[in-house]
Amino acid sequence: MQPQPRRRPPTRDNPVPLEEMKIAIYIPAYNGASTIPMVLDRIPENIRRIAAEIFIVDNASPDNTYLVGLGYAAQKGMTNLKVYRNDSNRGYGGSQKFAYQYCCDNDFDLVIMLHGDAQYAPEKIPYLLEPFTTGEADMVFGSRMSGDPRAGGMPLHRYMGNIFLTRVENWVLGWNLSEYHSGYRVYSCDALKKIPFQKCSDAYHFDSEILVQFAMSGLRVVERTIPTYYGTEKCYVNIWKYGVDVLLTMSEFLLHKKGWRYSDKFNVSPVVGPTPVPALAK
Ligand SMILES: Nc1nc2c(ncn2[C@@H]2O[C@H](COP(=O)(O)OP(=O)(O)OP(=O)(O)O)[C@@H](O)[C@H]2O)c(=O)[nH]1
Ligand SMILES: [Mg+2]
Repeated sequence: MQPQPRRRPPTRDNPVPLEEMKIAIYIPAYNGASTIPMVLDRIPENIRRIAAEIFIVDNASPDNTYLVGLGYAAQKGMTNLKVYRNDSNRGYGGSQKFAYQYCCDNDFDLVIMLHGDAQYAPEKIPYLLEPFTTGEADMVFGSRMSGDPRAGGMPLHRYMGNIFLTRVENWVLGWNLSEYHSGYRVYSCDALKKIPFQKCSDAYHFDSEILVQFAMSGLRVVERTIPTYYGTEKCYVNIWKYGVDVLLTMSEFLLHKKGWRYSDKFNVSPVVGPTPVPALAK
């Protein structure tokens, strides 16, 4: 039986168990045929059971991502595992737009983004979900930088770049996150419905732009420490372009905020009062 959308808002005194929430696990995938089964295997049993839907979005991969996903669902008898395939590649941001719209349109409460290349630990899902049971987060951000990213193999230039971009982003947004660049995140669909995430980029800096929209809306971000893993997976990101895109996003936001240059994607009104500073990682 599929869980019903939750009716009462959770509070610290009156938490709502995960079983009463309609939870989606969204797995963005591009050429993920070799890693998807491992990612799925590692999702904790209780989470697999209570997730209303686990869905892979195959972004027009040239490999067998789609068939591997379908085969896994059939072999394990997982009726809650679905595989969607884009006819053409929509980019990493484009994949997220599809996924979050799908979750909002289908009354999910929470959507967990779990990368299909096995860089993020599925075992941490319960830990990332915790703040939602007490209504303390609109988004939970898995941070590698609040742990030991170098021990997990983060290359030095990425580590330094992450620190630099994070300083700029914290300065611009008035936040104190330990990083902005991990792709392990859980969003509340109520929060997603309040921001124009469809106007964000289709590229990698979608992840930064959506955080700016969260900041502008006054939505609450909670950090949780996650392990870092860099293995043999292929890296598709041009990190220099990514860095420039993030800096351009921050400049665009500053110009918009000062009223010097209007930017549609940052036309977001505060929904719950002044922007709260994110709760730092535990
Ligand atoms: N490269 C790429 N990845 C995509 C796309 N759509 C979905 N993905 C998935 O999105 C996730 C993140 O993409 P990655 O290219 O690994 O980017 P990243 O993890 O931010 O960067 P790295 O640290 O270099 O791995 C992976 O699981 C991809 O399979 C796409 O169009 N291009
Ligand atoms: Mg990756």
